[in-house]
Amino acid sequence: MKIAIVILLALSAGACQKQAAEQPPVVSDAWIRGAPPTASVLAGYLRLTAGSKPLALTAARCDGFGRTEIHQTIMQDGVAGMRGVERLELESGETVEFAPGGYHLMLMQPAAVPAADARVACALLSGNGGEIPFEAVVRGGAADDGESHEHHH
Ligand SMILES: [Cu+2]
Repeated sequence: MKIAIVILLALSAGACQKQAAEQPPVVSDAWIRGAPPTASVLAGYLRLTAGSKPLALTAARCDGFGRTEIHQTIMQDGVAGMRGVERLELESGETVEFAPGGYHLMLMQPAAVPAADARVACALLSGNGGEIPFEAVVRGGAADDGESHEHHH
């Protein structure tokens, strides 16, 4: 009888998925700040909107980088520093901006620093094994706009 029950459950789960047209999370306007070829760390920015379910980001990865972390720039005693974000939670439909001075992706250990206009395949990973793939375009060159990406953990 166990087999029959399993089949029944599978059928009803399938029916549920059809009824509620699930809205996936969406990443838009993803970009990476261009850096000199010798750079060891690059910063990435994007806009993330959660879908019809709440979302908990726990990690990120980008092709061509040994390690990608989610960071947040914080002011402490008047000094800008940054910390790693282990879990970033969004309500369903909520939008979070990854922008200079706030959340950002820290792309580390580049195999080769990508040139301007290059596209880098990345993904945000959620706690339940979900994956949100996106492409980030490299913008600008080595020009220093005053924001340092050195680590002050
Ligand atoms: Cu950082």
